[in-house]
Amino acid sequence: MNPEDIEKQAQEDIGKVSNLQELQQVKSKYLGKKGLITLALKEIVSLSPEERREQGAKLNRIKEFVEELLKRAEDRLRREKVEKELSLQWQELTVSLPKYAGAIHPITQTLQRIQDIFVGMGFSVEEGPEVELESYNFDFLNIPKEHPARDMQDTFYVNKEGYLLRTHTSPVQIRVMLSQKPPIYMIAPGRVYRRDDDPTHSPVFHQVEGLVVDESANFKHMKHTIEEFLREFFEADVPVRFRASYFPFTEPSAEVDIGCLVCGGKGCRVCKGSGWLEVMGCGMVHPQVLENCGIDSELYQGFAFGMGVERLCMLYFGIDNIKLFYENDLRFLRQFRWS
Ligand code: 2NL
Repeated sequence: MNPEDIEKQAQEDIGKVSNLQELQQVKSKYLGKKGLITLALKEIVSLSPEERREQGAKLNRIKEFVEELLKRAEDRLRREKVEKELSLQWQELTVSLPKYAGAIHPITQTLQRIQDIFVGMGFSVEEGPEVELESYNFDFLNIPKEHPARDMQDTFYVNKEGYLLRTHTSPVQIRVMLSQKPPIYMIAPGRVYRRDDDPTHSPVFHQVEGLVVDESANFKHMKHTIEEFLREFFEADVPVRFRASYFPFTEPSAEVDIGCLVCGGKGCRVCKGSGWLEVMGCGMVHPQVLENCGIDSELYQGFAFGMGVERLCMLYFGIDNIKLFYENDLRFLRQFRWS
């Protein structure tokens, strides 16, 4: 066969190929060990030097051309194969689409909103372990050895002397004061554990505590910080009042109430007729607590506050039963999809 006929025939054969197997056959017909082009190239040794050069150049050009055609055909066939496979899988994918979109858990949404507000005021967010040293959870905070909170009835102790499941997030603040120099402006969100289980208490719940330690931090700064936080959180100009209270780790201490969101202060079932709802506790950090953490209480003052996330979440969304947060009933959770 002369080179021109080989070229024409190859072009025709490649054009007719409809799958990769056929392509392989056409490839060996022309370029294999006994392929038409391979044999033609071998035969040129019998020609005169001049004819050999001419015929050789022609055959090599045809060889390159055929290789290029084969490569293009292979690319096209591979692409068609993948597209065909994908078009078959497509229907199966749509069949398994979920019927309902998920929602972020209301407690997580509340934690995120609280953090956003304090980050906006310049506070950092700090975390610590849930299995804590008993000393960080109680001793450093001025909580006496015989305090009822330390009782086995109230606290989960673990099988290792000196360790427990933290009962509040205060040990995170202790860790920060022990490892960082003032000024400190921080919050500690997280899971905490207490041994009660009744309609208003869960053995696992969430807290956010805040701590400021600075040269001139005072009660007025604390009051303003908390008032601004509560108005941002409840998205309303709610009345706020501070009531004298007691905590071993703060002096003076206060509990913080807001005007009842349900009755507007008139008195109802939710506020038990008082017109006020307790939402958090706070106080000036006890000088002994600062000293326990190596901070000079003559140079620095601090204020701290703590809030229960479940309680704030229930008040914000109007939820009346704390158990709903842990039952994972989709009819409840679906209501918290946000747009
Ligand atoms: C509440 C009351 C409060 C604190 C937490 C605190 C932490 C350190 C030092 C001093 Cl390291 N105080 N935390 C202070 C006052 C109140 O929480 O009712 N929480 C739900």
